[in-house]
Amino acid sequence: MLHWGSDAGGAPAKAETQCPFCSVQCKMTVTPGEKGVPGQHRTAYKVEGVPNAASEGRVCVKGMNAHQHAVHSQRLLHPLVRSNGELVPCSWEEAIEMISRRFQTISEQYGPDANAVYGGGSLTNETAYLLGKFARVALGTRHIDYNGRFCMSAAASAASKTFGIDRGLTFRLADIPLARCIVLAGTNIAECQPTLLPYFHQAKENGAKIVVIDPRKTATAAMADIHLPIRPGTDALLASSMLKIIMDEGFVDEAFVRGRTNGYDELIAYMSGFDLNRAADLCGLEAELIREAARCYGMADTGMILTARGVEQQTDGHLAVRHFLNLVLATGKIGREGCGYGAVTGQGNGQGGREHGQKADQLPGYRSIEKEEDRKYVASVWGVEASSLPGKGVSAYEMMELIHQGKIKSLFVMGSNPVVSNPNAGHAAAGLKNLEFLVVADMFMSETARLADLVLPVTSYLENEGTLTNLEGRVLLRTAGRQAPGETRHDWTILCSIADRLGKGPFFRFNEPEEIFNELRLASKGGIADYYGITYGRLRREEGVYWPCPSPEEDGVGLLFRQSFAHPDGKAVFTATEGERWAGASGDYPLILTNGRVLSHYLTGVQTRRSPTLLARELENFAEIHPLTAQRYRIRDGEWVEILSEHGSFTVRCRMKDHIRQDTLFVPMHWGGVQNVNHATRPELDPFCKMPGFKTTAVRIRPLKN
Ligand SMILES: Nc1nc2c(c(=O)[nH]1)N[C@H]1C(S)=C(S)[C@@H](COP(=O)(O)OP(=O)(O)OC[C@H]3O[C@@H](n4cnc5c(=O)[nH]c(N)nc54)[C@H](O)[C@@H]3O)O[C@H]1N2
Ligand SMILES: Nc1nc2c(c(=O)[nH]1)N[C@H]1C(S)=C(S)[C@@H](COP(=O)(O)OP(=O)(O)OC[C@H]3O[C@@H](n4cnc5c(=O)[nH]c(N)nc54)[C@H](O)[C@@H]3O)O[C@H]1N2
Ligand code: SF4
Ligand SMILES: [Mo]
Repeated sequence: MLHWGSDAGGAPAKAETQCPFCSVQCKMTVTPGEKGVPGQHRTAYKVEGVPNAASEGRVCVKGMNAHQHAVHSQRLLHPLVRSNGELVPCSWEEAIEMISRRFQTISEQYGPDANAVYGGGSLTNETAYLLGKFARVALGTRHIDYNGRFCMSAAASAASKTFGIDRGLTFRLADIPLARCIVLAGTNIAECQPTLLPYFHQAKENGAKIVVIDPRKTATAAMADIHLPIRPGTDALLASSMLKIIMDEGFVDEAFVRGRTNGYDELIAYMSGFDLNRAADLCGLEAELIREAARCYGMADTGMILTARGVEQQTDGHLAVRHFLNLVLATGKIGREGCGYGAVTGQGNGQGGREHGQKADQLPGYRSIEKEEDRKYVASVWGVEASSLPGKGVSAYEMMELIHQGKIKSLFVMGSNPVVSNPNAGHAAAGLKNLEFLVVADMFMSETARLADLVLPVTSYLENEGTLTNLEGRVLLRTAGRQAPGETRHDWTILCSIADRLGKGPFFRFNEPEEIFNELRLASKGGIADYYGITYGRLRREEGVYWPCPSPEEDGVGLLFRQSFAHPDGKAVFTATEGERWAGASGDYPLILTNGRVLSHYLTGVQTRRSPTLLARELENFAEIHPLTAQRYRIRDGEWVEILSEHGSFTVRCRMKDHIRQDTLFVPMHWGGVQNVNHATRPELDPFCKMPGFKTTAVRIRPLKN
């Protein structure tokens, strides 16, 4: 079968695409070479970066090798159904019939909310939008949420409360070189968004100072002028410490504060008794170093603060971000060139995936499922009664709880691997095993798919057209160059087929992603994330379009908040609320386990572990440990260790690194099975946004005897 489109001469054509991994969404072409070259067993692929406004033609090692998973022999090519305990091939007809029958039976027996949907931030805008509509209109369930809950929820909720709008970067990437001080808090851009690094290097060349806040001296910290090796879980205190210094030393922009914000008087009262030395002590930092960082940001004419999961994946993540936003507002460093706040979005469509209805409380365009006018508007676009739309559901991890309680009986997973990525992962796996019906739509037999009753094979980034919204809110069109292999189907066609079988076909008649996008445009019209002015035609002609973009005649808005914020009175809001800090590590569990990413792997590794070039760079998981800590526990470099928390344990090799704090261990999240760090992570959630406290778990470590 021909898997690749061909040019006029019959040779395999270049596929124009975008990297399937992180939020930069680098544009590239992938060209298969001639088959059958003597001495060459495989087709050689040529990958080239394509210049565009965000990635400027750069591609990192993951992007260069992404096609290796798409053409991998382990791609699922047929639907699989569980029969006598084994997953065996079945036809699409059988699969669709079975899904609709089981969903219907469960709904009749236990009510529609017993069916649940779990989406992901890798899905295109079209699929994410349709998945939200599918849950509410085809299944009639309130239970839909997605993996972005573990990713963007703290920053998204903080930005919504502070500014009235949640867009990853409040500025354009091109503004970064104009900043004179850049604070990077809990973000490892060098490994996680590597093609953005030149923007920061350019800023440095222009005279910017860079402050990095991270318990490790990461590759990102290597470019810092000031590195604050913070004790994990104390970022809110650090941000308040910096604010205290900024207030005391007169760096507050009084005119901005009075003219454009609310809540400053409460903040002054909150800060009045603040003890800087005590805070520095709790953060594990020298007060003088904090002062240096605060002055650097406070004194600079322009400046930016960026946060990512180090600050956000905490049980006080929402408030930790808001305390950093206090700094932004107090110094008036937003709404002008070289200034702003950025939540460094993670997944390829981490931004668009959180705007159009995959979230438990959300309708398209960032509308609220709890607001009557929003329900009415979206219902009118969908051609249903507003009263037929279900209410708000629960967050991703809380769905796992409802599964354990037997309240959710079936789960439809599209674009996630929750068995590996949930905190307290053993609990998630046990729950999924107890479901009456689990369906997983994936390209591969992921750890979650292995537990499924039905597995649906989907197309990859090379084969599935659609739009994705990058971290700066720029909507980009990804075209498809390769034909769908085997019997794989696009996510969105699968949703339409199931809806049709459930008798909801008229609401799901789409022949092309563009038709779905046009409905999304309308459904988002007038909402916070307004896509109405963005068309496929424009996306083909322009290098992406920023939202909000209310009309096809207008440019999207790159730099937000020039005149006003998005709250009704146009003002931004300070917070004066103290978060509940994590209790810390002590007693039987004396070390802090934190976790995150390495350059060559992506999330739960289902894709990158199937890329030989990427796998060769990191074959197995590991724990970074300070040599003095290793000595204390009689652990040698490269030795196998077990790391245990109250919740569970995992086994990895140790890697001695003196770039990490002595009280902290760092373990990547890219491996499942016995090497899965999430066997140990704790399940507690942030009360505001339901983000789990991934980045801080109290553990102990012991060498495994050979
Ligand atoms: N190579 C690669 N790139 C990726 C991904 C990937 O899997 N691999 N995933 C994508 C996705 S979905 C996401 S969400 C982003 C994540 O991007 P990041 O958030 O930048 O990545 P992490 O490694 O999870 O965490 C960043 C840093 O936080 C530090 N940290 C840990 N605890 C704390 C703390 O308490 N305070 C502070 N200040 N820092 C702390 C860690 O040491 C780490 O260096 O990356 C995206 N890009
Ligand atoms: N300990 C710890 N745990 C974490 C984190 C952490 O920092 N530390 N980070 C959290 C974060 S930020 C995130 S984003 C989550 C992510 O965790 P997951 O949601 O588990 O994300 P992935 O590993 O990307 O899983 C995506 C699955 O969907 C499949 N897939 C990819 N593209 C598509 C598509 O277009 N359609 C369909 N149907 N399937 C597709 C892939 O093959 C893969 O099996 O993990 C979270 N878990
Ligand atoms: S992983 Fe991110 S930075 Fe690397 S090529 Fe892909 S989109 Fe670009
Ligand atoms: Mo993420």
